[in-house]
Amino acid sequence: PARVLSGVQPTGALHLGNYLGALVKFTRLQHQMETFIFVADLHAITQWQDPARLKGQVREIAAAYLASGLDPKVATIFPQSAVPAHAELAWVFNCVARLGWLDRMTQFKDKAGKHKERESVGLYTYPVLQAADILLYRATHVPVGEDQRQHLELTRDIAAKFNHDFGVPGFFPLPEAVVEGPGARVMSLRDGAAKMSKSDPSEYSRINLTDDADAIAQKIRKARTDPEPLPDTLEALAARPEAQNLVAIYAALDGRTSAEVLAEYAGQGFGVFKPRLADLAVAKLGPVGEAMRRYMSDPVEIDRILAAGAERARQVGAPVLAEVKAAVGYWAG
Ligand code: AQP
Repeated sequence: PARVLSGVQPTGALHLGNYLGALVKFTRLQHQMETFIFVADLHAITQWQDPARLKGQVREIAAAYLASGLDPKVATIFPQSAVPAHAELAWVFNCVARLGWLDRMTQFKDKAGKHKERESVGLYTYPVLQAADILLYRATHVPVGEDQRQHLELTRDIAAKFNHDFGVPGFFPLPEAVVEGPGARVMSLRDGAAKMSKSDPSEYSRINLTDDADAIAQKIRKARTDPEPLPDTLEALAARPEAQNLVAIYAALDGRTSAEVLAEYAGQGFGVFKPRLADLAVAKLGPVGEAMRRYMSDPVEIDRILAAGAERARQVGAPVLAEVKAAVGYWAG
C-alpha cells in the first residue's frame, strides 16, 4: 500500500522553504495516503545542538506541523528518538551502503566545507539513517524539497542492495521522492543562486514561519531584484534567478504555476509586484505563525500527541525490523 514518510530537523526556526518544500505537501498527502511525519532529532545532533534547547525545538517543529494543517487523527506525528528501530535499522544499512555512494553526497560536502575531518561521523552517514527512517515503514512516497533528491536516490540504492544481498526480492519498496511545484526549491531572498536555508547568517535571506506581518513585508521589500519589469515568458524569467524566485514563491503560496503568475504580472515592475507578494505572504503565513504560537503555549498537549504518535510508529516499525533481523541472521534467542 502507498505510504508517506518525511521529517524535518529540529535545528532552528522553520522558513518558507521548509514550509513550501515540505510542510504543505505533508498536509496535502495525509488525505491521500497513510502518512508518517517525524521530528528528526537523531539527525539534528549530527551537528552540535544545545541539549538544554533540543526538546523545545522538537516541540516547535511539532507545533509547525500542526499549524500547517497536519491532523494527528489522520497522520502519525512522532519524535525520531522515541522509536529506537530507526537507529537499529540504520546500523544494518551502514553495512549495506558503500563508502563510494556516500562520497558522492553533495549535501555532506556543502555542510562540511573545507574541514570535513572535523565533522561528526554521523553527518557523513546521515543519508543512511534517512534510508532507515523511510524503509522502516516501507514508505513509498517521500515529500521533500529538491535538495533531498540525491538522498532519496541513495535510499533506493540501499533498498535494492538489501533486497538483493539478502535474497528477498521486493522486501523493501523503492520509494519515490515527491518533489514538485514551484515551492520545491525556494532560494535565498539575498542571492538567487543559494537555497533559502536555516543556517544562512543573514536574517533577510529567509522568511521564518514565526515572522510577524511587518517582518515578512520588510524582508520582501528588501529582497534583491533587478530593475526590469517582469517578462512574459518562463524562458526570459529563468535568466533572472531573483525574479524567478519571487514569482515561484508567489505561485506556490497561491497554489498556482509560475506561468499563471507571469500571465497576470508580465510588464509590471517590482514596485507593483513586491507589495502584492507581501500581502499574499502575510495572508498565508500569518495564520500559520499564530497557530504555531497557540500550539507552543500548550507543551503538554504537544507531548501527548508526540507520545501517541511514537506508540503507533513503534507498532508499525517493529515487525519490519524483526523481519530485517531474521533476514540478516541475527541471533533471535
Ligand atoms: N530552500 C528550500 N526550498 C524547498 N525546500 C526546502 N527544504 C529545505 N530548504 C528548502 C526542505 O525542508 C525539509 C526539511 O529540511 P531539514 O530540516 O531536514 O533540513 P535542511 O534541508 O538542512 O534545512 P535547511 O533550512 O536548508 O537547513 P540548513 O541551513 O542546515 O541546510 C526537507 O524536505 C528539505 O528538502
